[in-house]
Amino acid sequence: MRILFALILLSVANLSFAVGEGPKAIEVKVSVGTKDDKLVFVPDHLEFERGKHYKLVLHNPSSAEHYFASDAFATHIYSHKVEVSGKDHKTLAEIHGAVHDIEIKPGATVEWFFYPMRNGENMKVYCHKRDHEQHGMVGTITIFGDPPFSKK
Ligand SMILES: [Cu+2]
Repeated sequence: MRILFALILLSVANLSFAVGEGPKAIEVKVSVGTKDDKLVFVPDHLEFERGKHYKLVLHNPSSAEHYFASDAFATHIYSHKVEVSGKDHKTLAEIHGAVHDIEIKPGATVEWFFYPMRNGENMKVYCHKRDHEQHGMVGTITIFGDPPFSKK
C-alpha cells in the first residue's frame, strides 16, 4: 500500500513536470528593434544549451512591426509554448506546436518557452519585413551541449 502511494506520488510529480512549466526556465531577453528605430536585434547572437529549459522574451520597443523568423531554429528545438500578453501582462494566448516566425507589434512582448534539442551553429534569425534584413536586422543562434536526457 505504501509503495503504491509512493508510485502515485511519483507519477503525479512526473505529470506536473510534463504539463507544467517544467524546470524553471532560464530567461533570455531580446530587443527586437530599438526605441530609436535601429534595425537590429539586441543582442544579435544567442546561445542555448541542450538539456535546459528557456524562456525567450522578445520585446519590440520600436515604432515599427518586426519579425523574429528562423526556419533552422524551429527544427532544432522542442517548442513548449509561446505566450502572448496584453498591456496588463495578462496572458491573451498560448501557442503550441512548432513556430518558425513571429511578428511582434510595436510595444508588444511575447515569451517563447522551449527546450533546445539539436546542436546547430550560427542558425540565421532575421526580420523579413521590407529591407530590414539588409539594414542589419539579422542575427545568429547557436545550440550546443550534450543531448538532453543522456547519461554521463
Ligand atoms: Cu524588422
